[in-house]
Amino acid sequence: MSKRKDPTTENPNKEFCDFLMELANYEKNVNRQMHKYNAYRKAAGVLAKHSEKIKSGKEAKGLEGIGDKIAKKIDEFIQTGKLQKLEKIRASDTNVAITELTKVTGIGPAAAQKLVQEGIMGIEDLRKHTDKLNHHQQIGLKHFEDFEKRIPREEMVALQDKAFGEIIKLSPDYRAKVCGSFRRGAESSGDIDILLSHSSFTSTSKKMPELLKNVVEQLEEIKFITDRLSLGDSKFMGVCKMPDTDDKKYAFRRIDIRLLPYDQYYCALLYFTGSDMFNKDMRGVALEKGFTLNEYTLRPLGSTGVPGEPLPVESEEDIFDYLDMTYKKPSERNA
Ligand code: 8GT
Ligand code: MN
Ligand code: MN
Repeated sequence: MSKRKDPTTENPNKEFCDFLMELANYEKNVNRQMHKYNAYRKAAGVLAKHSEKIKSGKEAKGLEGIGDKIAKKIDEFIQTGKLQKLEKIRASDTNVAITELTKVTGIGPAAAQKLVQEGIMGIEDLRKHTDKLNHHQQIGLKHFEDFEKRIPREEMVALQDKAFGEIIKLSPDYRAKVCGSFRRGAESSGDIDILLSHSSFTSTSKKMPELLKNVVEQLEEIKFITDRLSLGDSKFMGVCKMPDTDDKKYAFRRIDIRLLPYDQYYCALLYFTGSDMFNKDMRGVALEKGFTLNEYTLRPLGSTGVPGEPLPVESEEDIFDYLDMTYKKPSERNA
């Protein structure tokens, strides 16, 4: 995952969204209050989709996910151009340090807090104390500047073509798809998310971790993958770069690869395309309608709440149909 979102789409409520996201990240990284984080994020998402500029807290309160507290903050921002709460947050060195450290991949809120307690007050300090970091975090720090940059769509296409060319050489029975923000049509992405499956691997066969490992090793062989952050049976996180070029426009990029059984391809595709807010909302709808949806399957819930057998799914549309939802194209899933 990347820690920055696509800022491209024009949004008349951008200033509100920005302060709500800053509050959200503060709740997640400093207070570790995930409920508050989700509430602020949800409100920002709702305002981002609202096509008219909001003129008062009262008006905002009519929208889903916006209650008294956020309405008051909107009024304060409209009247004064800032928020007391945010000014205080920004004035604390500890808060600033924690926020900065969590931008390094592999450093979560807990690790950031521990580092700050040990006197590490930012990235500069961290570079002098790399002994405190695990392998993932060290790679995150090494490529900190590159990972903060977004990947232009044109480069995403080049990376995709390079990787897929190698994967197909290994076996034409692989199926690979770039998901995440790229599949949602974003002009730039935070990382490259590849969904991988192989016709020989289904949910009833044994695990086949070598299908993932072989791809990773082949991409390392051609110097496309440059570092590993983690490699499990079904999930790889690492670093890639366009090989055989000195062109400065190509930086080190974060890459995620997920291997899933062939017959679970469409649930995986839906999940890995996101956005994660969209997925969260859709799982909520599923529960309301008596289903449980995850990255593997869609299953009906019995009267006792026990999931039944997975429903047959031949496309993403099928999943929307079961849930009585209007189909949304990937580009409409930016919630
Ligand atoms: P981006 O351009 O910032 O990378 O935006 P993105 O492509 O939408 O975000 P992402 O963080 O790369 O996540 C892409 C999808 O991967 C999400 O929709 C989510 O369902 C799935 N996903 C995982 N693992 C994780 C994880 O550890 N964190 C997050 N945030 N998403 C994950 O499979
Ligand atoms: Mn990702
Ligand atoms: Mn992504």
